[in-house]
Order: sequence, then structure tokens, then C-alpha cells
Amino acid sequence: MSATPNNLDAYWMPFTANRAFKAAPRMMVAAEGMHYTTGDGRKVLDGTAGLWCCNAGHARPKIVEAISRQAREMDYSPAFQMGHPKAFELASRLVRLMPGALDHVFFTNSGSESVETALKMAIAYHRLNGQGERVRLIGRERGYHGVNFGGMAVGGMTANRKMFGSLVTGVDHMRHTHGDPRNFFAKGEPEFGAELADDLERLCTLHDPSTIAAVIVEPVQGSAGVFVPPKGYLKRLRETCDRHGILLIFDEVITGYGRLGTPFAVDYFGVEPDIVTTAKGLTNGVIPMGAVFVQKKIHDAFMQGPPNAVEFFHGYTYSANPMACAAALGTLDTYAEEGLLTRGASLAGYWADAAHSLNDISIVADIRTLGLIAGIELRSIDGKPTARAFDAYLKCFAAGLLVRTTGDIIALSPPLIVEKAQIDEIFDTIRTVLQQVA
Ligand code: PXG
Repeated sequence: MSATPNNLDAYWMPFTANRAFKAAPRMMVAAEGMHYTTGDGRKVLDGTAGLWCCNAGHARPKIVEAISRQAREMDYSPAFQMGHPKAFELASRLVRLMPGALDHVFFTNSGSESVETALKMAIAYHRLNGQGERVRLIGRERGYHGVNFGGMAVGGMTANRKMFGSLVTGVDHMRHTHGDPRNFFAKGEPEFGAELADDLERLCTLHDPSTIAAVIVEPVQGSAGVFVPPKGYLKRLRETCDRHGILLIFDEVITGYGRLGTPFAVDYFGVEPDIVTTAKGLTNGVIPMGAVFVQKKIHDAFMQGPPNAVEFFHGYTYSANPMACAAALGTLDTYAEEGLLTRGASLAGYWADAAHSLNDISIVADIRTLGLIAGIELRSIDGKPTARAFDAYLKCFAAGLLVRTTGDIIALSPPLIVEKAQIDEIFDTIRTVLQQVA
């Protein structure tokens, strides 16, 4: 296989400036540990764990072995009215990672599908409880919950919504939590703004809380640019949901599987939602898979009616696909052996100090960090929003570092195996590049 295909036309690339890419392609052809290899043979340090998903780094032996073995043993088995042992083993192991009552798992193939699944579960749950009028869904400005219709509707990123019609009805959004200058350059959770959670109370008054099925938030907003919730904010959301019988959904597609230095954001913030959506780090990004964790009360509400009836009319051909289950089990083994689900906690201080050392650069407007995530917000060039960050992205790539940008924000989320010397390398490279794009 050639690293330089001679025709780039047919492939319509996702979330990509297709014409610009095809005029100057950037190809990845191999990956191992903390590094990619490019088509022209350069090593690139992975500052983003792929797309927030390769939490154990690349080409990890346990995962490679697990999927090779599984491909020989059994490639696929029907997902409906049939089971295979690894699906049950995986679910049992996953719920042990979750606190409290989050003791059942439904499998999907992506974060987007996990979100759709969770929203459908929430609406159906209320209906099963005799509250069929609870159909409204509340999201948040700047939220990202994938690209399917439900997730798009509850999401709050304008560009992801405006082209696609009227979406799902009965959806509203809370205010986002970003913008208080007193919180700029905060390490960890910012001090100010817990009261922004009261925006949910406002929406309850507006719509009548008995019409609201669920509230969905990312515990830390990722895609829109790394927005860490103010201290006490998530607890306050939980309290409001409890007061009004509304289900709380945490979308942990990014924060799950060790990203914050705890297995899940649920642990980090000490707030227990009713449903948790995950994907990405579940299989280390190797095979597509998502998992939705639900509280017992939700699962049990479905387990009624004739025992031979399907309880939840939902599922995917590839729910609990055997290859995906094998990848997930190999991933959990790797996480356990290397302590990766909590390793971020021991590096978070070093990581934050390194990120915040960029605060003397004139074009840096804000720096936000939590666990092994960082967002570096740049001052936009007048009349050219996003241009400066994208220029920095290209220059970092040329200098051997993969970062991710959204708007004029550089987002970082390295594999959890990152070493201190590599953290230094990440921020030294970014410093040099930011001086070039200033
Ligand atoms: N929820 C959240 C919180 C996400 O971050 C999804 C749902 C959708 O997952 P899928 O697997 O359907 O893509 C996501 C995905 C980025 C970036 O650079 C973020 C995502 C995907 C790709 C890039 O910020 N998040």
C-alpha cells in the first residue's frame, strides 16, 4: 500500500476542509506508543490521543492480541435475540468501574449513538412510569453531543446545527459557563459561576418541569474548546434535576476512561447522574464502540410486560460486536495493568504548570486545564476567526506535534501514558509556534 495515493477525489472527508486538505494532504501511515508516523516518514508526537480516544497510546500489545484472536475465533454474531460471552464479561467489568447504582450497560458504536440511545431511554423511562408528558430535552450552549439528530438538537455549537433544518422539537438550552474574566487562566475548576446552573431552574419555570425528560451536559465541555465547569456547578444541576424529577445525563465521551485522572468525571466531581454516555477510550479508539451506563431504576422500569416481549425497541447491528468487545477487554486490561485510569491524577499538576507557563505570550487570551486536558485560547486575528489557531495547527504538525483546534482554541489531550519529558516537548513546541503566529 502506498503512503501517497494518486487520487484523493472519491473520499468525502468528515469535519474536514476537503479542498484545502486535498491541495496539501497530511497522511498518517503508522502509530506506536505516543507517536504517529506520517506518509513522508516523520515521527509526530500525539498531543490529542488521536481524537480524544487512544487513551492507552497506540499499537498496545494486549489490544492487538485480543482483536487478532477474536477475528480468528468468531468475527460476528447476531446482536438481537442472541448473545456471546465477551459482551456479558465486558458489561460486568465496566459496571464495576462505575459508582453506585449505574449498574447496567447498553452497547452502541459511537458517541453519537450513545447520546441518541440515552435520550430515547430517558423519554421512554418517564412514559413507562406514567409520565408520558415528559418529552422535553435540555442541553447547553457550546455543548457537543455528536452529529445525529437528537445529539445535534441538544448540542449547542451553531455550525453543527444551522444547515440541518428544524431538528428535534421540544429542546431548549442552558447558558454556557464560559466568559467570566475572573476565571481566565484558572488551573482546574474555576471559582466563579456555580449559579449559572440556576439557568436550569429558569427553563423549568418557562416550560413547566413536568414536561422535561432529561438534561444532558458534558461534565467538561470538550469539542467547543475545553470549558471546565465552575466549582459546585454540576452538584447544583443534580439538585435541580432531583427537585423536579428530571433525569441527568453526563456525556462522558471525552471525560470517560481516565482523562481527568479518575476513571470517569462522575468520580472527579462526586456527582452521580442517572445515565452516562461513553465511547472513544472504551476501546482505545481501535474498534468503534460506545457504552451507555444507566441506573438500575431505569433498567428495571423497562423490565415489565410479558417476559417474551422485547423491552426496549432499540439497538444496532453492531451492538456488542465481538471484535469491539475484544478490543474493549484488551483496553481495560491495559488500563488496569498500567494504572492508566488514575495515572492522570499524578501528572495533572505538572501538566497544568506546563500549560500555564504559556501565559506570558501576548496572543494567549486564556488557558484552561483539568486532568490531562488543556485548552489554550488565542486572540483571533481581526476579521479572520480561526485562522491563527489553524496556522498554529499546521506549524505544530510540521514541527512534529499533533494538536487539535476548534475556533481559535488549541485543545490538548495526550494519551495517558505521556511522560513528563513529552509534556515538556508539547508545550515547548507550542511556545515556539505561538511566537511564530503572533
Ligand atoms: N459526545 C461528546 C461529548 C463528544 O465529544 C460525541 C458525543 C460524538 O462521538 P462520535 O463517536 O459519534 O464522534 C463526541 C465526539 C474534537 C472532537 O476534536 C471531538 C469529538 C469527535 C471528534 C473530534 O473536539 N467528540
